[in-house]
Amino acid sequence: MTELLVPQASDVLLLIDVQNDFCPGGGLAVPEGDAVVPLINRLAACFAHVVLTQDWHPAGHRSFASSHAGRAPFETLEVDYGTQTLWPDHCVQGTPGAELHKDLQSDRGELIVRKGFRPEIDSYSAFFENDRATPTGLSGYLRTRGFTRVFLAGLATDFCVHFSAVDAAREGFTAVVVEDACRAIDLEGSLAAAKRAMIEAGVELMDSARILA
Ligand code: VGL
Ligand code: ZN
Repeated sequence: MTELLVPQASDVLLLIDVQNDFCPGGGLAVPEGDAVVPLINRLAACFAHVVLTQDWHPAGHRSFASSHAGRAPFETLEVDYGTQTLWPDHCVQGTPGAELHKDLQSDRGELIVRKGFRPEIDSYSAFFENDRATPTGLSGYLRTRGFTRVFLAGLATDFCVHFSAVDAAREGFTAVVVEDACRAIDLEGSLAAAKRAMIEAGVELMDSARILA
């Protein structure tokens, strides 16, 4: 049995995109996406500080396949900031699909970061948009609050959790992904690639049992 990890005052739990559209029945459903909710609620109770993100796109967002004539979801498109995967419409501002899952206990959340609101650029990461340069402001917020270690959980492991964790490490935070409190989309090996990239970036992957035991 590995040693119990007790979250400290300088730790923050960053919950990524636990929204209806990423759960079964949603616009961009992640297999078993809703299965993370009870575990995340238990995890959040162990942390003094919780921050959440919401994917928050205007209708007609550039990342939507429906915005490009003749293109289908999960194809890719070369854009000015790199390769963009085209998604089914999801998390449109103000729609039920963009709401946090109803069973997610978010009352203790101290900040909700909305991302992906610029029509022309996607934002997987909670820290930087997909040009890897436009900041969301989250680094400054976390640093100003004195947090040094960021634990991540939510949806989806291979996209928004992955990019957020790598950026947290890149921004100088200790980054820890609670793997079993995440679920993946897994497009053509994207989960395995994401795990390699996270490890390469110095992100630690652990199980919720380290904290909940
Ligand atoms: C996400 C694809 C598009 C995510 C968001 O939350 O992982 N994936 N938008
Ligand atoms: Zn999105």
